[in-house]
Amino acid sequence: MNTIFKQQLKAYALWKQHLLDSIKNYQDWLTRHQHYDPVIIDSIENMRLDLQNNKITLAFTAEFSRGKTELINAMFFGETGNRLLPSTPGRTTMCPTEVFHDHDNDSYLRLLPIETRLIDKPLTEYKNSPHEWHRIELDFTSPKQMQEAFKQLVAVKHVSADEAKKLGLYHCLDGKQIDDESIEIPCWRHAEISYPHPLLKDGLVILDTPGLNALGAEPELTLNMLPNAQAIIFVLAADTGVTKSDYQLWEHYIKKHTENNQKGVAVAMNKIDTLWDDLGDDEEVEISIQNQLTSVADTLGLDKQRVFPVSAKQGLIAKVKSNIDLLEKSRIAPLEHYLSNELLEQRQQILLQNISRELDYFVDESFLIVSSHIDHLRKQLADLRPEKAATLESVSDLLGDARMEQKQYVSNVESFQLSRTKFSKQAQLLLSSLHPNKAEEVIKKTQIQMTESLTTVGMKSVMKELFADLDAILIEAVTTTEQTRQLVKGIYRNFARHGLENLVPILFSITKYQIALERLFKDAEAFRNSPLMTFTEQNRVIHKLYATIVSEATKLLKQAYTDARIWATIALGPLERQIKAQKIQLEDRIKMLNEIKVSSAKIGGKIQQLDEQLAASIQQHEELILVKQEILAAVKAAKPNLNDSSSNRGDAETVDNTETTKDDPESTAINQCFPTAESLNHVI
Ligand SMILES: Nc1nc2c(ncn2[C@@H]2O[C@H](COP(=O)(O)OP(=O)(O)OP(=O)(O)O)[C@@H](O)[C@H]2O)c(=O)[nH]1
Ligand SMILES: [Mg+2]
Repeated sequence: MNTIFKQQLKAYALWKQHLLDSIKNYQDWLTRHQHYDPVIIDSIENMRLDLQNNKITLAFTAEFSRGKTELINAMFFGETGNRLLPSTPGRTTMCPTEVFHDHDNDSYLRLLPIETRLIDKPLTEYKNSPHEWHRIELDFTSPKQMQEAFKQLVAVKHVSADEAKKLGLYHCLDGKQIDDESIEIPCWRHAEISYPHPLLKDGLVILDTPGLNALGAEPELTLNMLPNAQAIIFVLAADTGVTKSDYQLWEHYIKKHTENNQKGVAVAMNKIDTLWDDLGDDEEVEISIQNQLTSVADTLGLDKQRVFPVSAKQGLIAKVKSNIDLLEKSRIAPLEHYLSNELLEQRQQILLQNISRELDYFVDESFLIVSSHIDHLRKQLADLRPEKAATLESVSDLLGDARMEQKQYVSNVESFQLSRTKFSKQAQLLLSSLHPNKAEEVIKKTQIQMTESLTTVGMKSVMKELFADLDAILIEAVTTTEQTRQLVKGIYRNFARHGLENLVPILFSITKYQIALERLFKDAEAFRNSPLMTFTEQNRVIHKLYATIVSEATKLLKQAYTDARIWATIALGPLERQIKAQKIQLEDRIKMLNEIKVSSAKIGGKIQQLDEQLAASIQQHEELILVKQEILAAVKAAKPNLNDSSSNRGDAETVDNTETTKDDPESTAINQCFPTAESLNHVI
C-alpha cells in the first residue's frame, strides 16, 4: 500500500536529486572551463555533500503506552507484514531509539549501555565511538530475525536503589518506596537502527522515545534531539484523554516547539478504535471522536487542525492485511498528509534558503568573471579594427592608454593590499573575541562551582552565571563584528568607484548565535524547573543537564568562531579574483599591442585568435545561462509556497537579515540577493 508520506518523500528525494544534479552541472562547468578557485570549488562540493546527506527527523514523544511505537510501525513499517518494533501493553520502549539508514554500514542495531550515564560525555561524542556500543547485525530480508533483535529495545535489569540513584534513574519510580534490590532500569541508554527501508534511504530519521519520564531523565533528548527534529508527534490515547502526566509533558517539553511555527508539531489522538462501538452507529462514534478532539485541542491550547484522531493498531493491521476500508477507518492518512506537507516543506525551505542563495552567489560571480572576459576580448578586437591599428602611431596611443590603465591597476592593487592588511587586523580582533579559549575559561570556572552545588537551586545560579558569561563573549563580539562589517562595506564601496562596481560583500552577523544561546538556556531552565526534576535523587540528572548545556553551548560558540574564520577568508575573495582577472587582461592587452607594434603583419592572426577566444567565452556564457536555468528550475520545482519569501518562519537566518535591515538599507539589498556568511559555512 503506497502511502501519501511515501509518495511525498519520494517526490522530495527526486527534488533533492534535481537540485544535486544542477549543482553537479555547475561543478562540471567550473572544471570544463578551468575556473579552479579552491574556495569556490570546496564550498560547492561541501554544499553538494550536505544536501546529499541531509536528513529529516520525525520525533515521537508521549507518556508510556500511548501507542508511539505502534504508530511508527503503522506509518512506516506496515508493509513488512509485521509489528517490527516491540509494542506491548504497559511500559515497552526503554531507551530513545533512532531509526535511519546508514549508507556506509547498511543494517544493524547498536545499543549504548546505560552505565554510560555515569560519564559526563555527550551522546554526540558516543556516536563517533563505535566500540562503546553493543552491535547486532540485522538481516533485513528476515523480519523475524529483526523482531528478535529488537527485543533489546525493551530490555531491563534490576539494580539496587543506590545504583539507580547514581544513574539518575531512581526518580522514574515516582517516589515509591521499593525494595533495594528490585529497581528496574533499562539495559540501554540509546539505540540506533540502520535499516535499508526506502523512506529511510530517502533521508528520513525516526526518533522513538520511551514514555515514563525519559524526557526528564535525559537532558540531551530535551535540549538536543527534540529541538533538532523537523517535526514532533505528541501521542495521546483517546480512551484516557489528556491525563495530568500527559499535560505535564506537553507543557514542559513540547508546547514551546509550537511557538513561532518553529517546527511541525502534531498531536495524534490514538486508539480511536476504543471509541468504536459495535452496537452504536457511525454517527455516534463520530460525535464522540469530535468531542474528544475538541477537548484535547482546548486542553493543549492547540488548533484543532493539528490534532489527528487515529488508530495505530488498526492502521497497522490494515496495512499488514491490505484492508483499504480498515485503513481509511484508522485515519492514518490525514496525519501522514499533514506531516509530509509540514515536514518536507519546512526542510525544503531551509535548504532553499541556504543552498540556493549560496549557489546564486557563486554562479553570479562566475557570470561576472565570464562577462568581464568577454568585454575584455571585445575591447582588444576593437583595438585591432583597421581604423585604429592601421598606423604605428595609433598602436602607440593604444599602448599609452593601456599603460595608464595599468597604473590605475597598480594603484588598485596597492590599495587592495592596504585594505587587506587592515581587514586582517580587524578580522583577528573579531576572531580573538570569539576564540574557543574564552568559552573554555568560562566553563572551567563554572565547572568548579558545579561540583560544589548539587541541588537544582544551586544549579540555577551556576546556569545563570554561565549564560551571562557566555553571552558576554557574544556581546563583545557584536561590536567587533559591526566594525569589521563597516570596514568590508567601505572597501567594496571604494573599489566600486574604481571599476569594480558589480561586486557585493558577504556579511557576517552574531545575532543567530545569540538567539540560539538564549534559546538553549531558556530550554535548560524549563527543564530544571519541570516538576519531573523535583522527584527524589537528582544529582546525576543535574550533572547531565549541566554537561549537556556545556556541550551544546560550546558547539554553538565554536560554530560562531568557525563561521567568522571562514568569513575572514572569503570576505574579500570576489574583489581579489576580479583584481587578478584585471591583471591578466591588462598584461594580455599590452603584450598584444607590443607584438603588433613590432609587426603589423600579425594583426590578421591576432584577430582570428581573439575571435576564437571570444566565441569560446560566449559559449561559456551560454552554458552558464543553462546551468543557472537548471538551478532555477530545481528551485521552482519545490512546492509553490516555498518560493514565497513571505512564508518565512522566522529562523535565525531570517532574523540576521532583519537585523541588517534595521541598520542599513544598503546591506538589506545585499542580503536579499546574497547569502550571509553563516550560510557559507562550508568554505575552507
Ligand atoms: N486499542 C488500541 N491499542 C493500541 C493502539 N495503539 C497502540 N495500542 C496498544 O497500546 C499498547 C502500548 O503501545 P506502544 O506502542 O507500546 O506504546 P508506547 O507509547 O510506545 O509506550 P512506551 O514504549 O512504553 O513509551 C500496546 O499494547 C498497543 O498494542 C490503538 O490504536 N488502539
Ligand atoms: Mg514504545
